[in-house]
Amino acid sequence: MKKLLIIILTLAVSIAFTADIDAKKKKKKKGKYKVTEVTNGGSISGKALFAGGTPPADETKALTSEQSLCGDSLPAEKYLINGNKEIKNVVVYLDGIKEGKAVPKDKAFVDNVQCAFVPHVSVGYKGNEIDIKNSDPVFHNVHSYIKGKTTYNLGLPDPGSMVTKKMKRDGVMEVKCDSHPWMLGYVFISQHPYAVATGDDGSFTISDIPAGKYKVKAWHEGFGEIDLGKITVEAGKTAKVNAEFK
Ligand SMILES: [Cu+2]
Repeated sequence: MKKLLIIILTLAVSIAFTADIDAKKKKKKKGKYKVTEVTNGGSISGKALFAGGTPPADETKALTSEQSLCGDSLPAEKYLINGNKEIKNVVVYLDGIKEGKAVPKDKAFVDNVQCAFVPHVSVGYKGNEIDIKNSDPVFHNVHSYIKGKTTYNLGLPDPGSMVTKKMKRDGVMEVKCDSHPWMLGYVFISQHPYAVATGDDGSFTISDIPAGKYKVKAWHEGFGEIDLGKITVEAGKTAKVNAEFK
C-alpha cells in the first residue's frame, strides 16, 4: 500500500512538472516576433500629456559624494513636464504585436556624465547590443536590473571606458550605480520595433505598422503604465491617440 502511494505521488509530481514545462514553452513560442515586409503601413501618433491639475514638479537628489565634480544636488529628471503639460521620456508601444517591420540595428547607449545617466530614458531592442560608457573622471559601477534581477554589473573605473553587452531580455531595465545611490536611468528593451520615447514636446510617432487593430500602452517612470486602448491602424493613414497621465 505504501509503495503504491509513493508511485502515485511520484507520478502526480512528474505530471505537474511536465505540464509546467509545456506551459512555459507555449508562453515562449507565443511571444516570438516575426519580421515581415511592411508596405503602405500606417502610423499612430500623439502626445504624452499630464491631464490632471497641477503636474508634479521634478524631484531633486542630494549627492552624498563627488560634490567637487557634480555639485551638491542633481535633478532626478523624473517629471519632465513643460508649460503645456507635455511629458518627456514616456515610452509608447504596441503591446503584443506579433509581426511587422524589422527591428532597427542601432545599439542602445548609456553614458555616465556628471554623476547622472545620459540619456535618462531610452528605448533599446532585444537582441541588439548596448554600449555603456563612463565619461566621468570617477569610478562608476553600473548595475542594471529587469524586474529586480541583475542584467549587468559593470565596474567602469577609467574615464572614457566603455563596455558593450548584448540585450538578451526585454522589459523595463533599471540602470543604477552601486557607488552613487542617487543615480538612476532606464532602458526600455522592446522585443519589436514598435516602441518609441517622447521628446521635450511629449510627441511620438510609431510608423510602418501593418494595417490592423493594436493594443497601445504607455510607460512612465513616475506615473507607471497606462492602457491607451485598442487602436485601429489603416494602411497609409495616421491614427491619433494621446497618452494622458494623471
Ligand atoms: Cu556612479
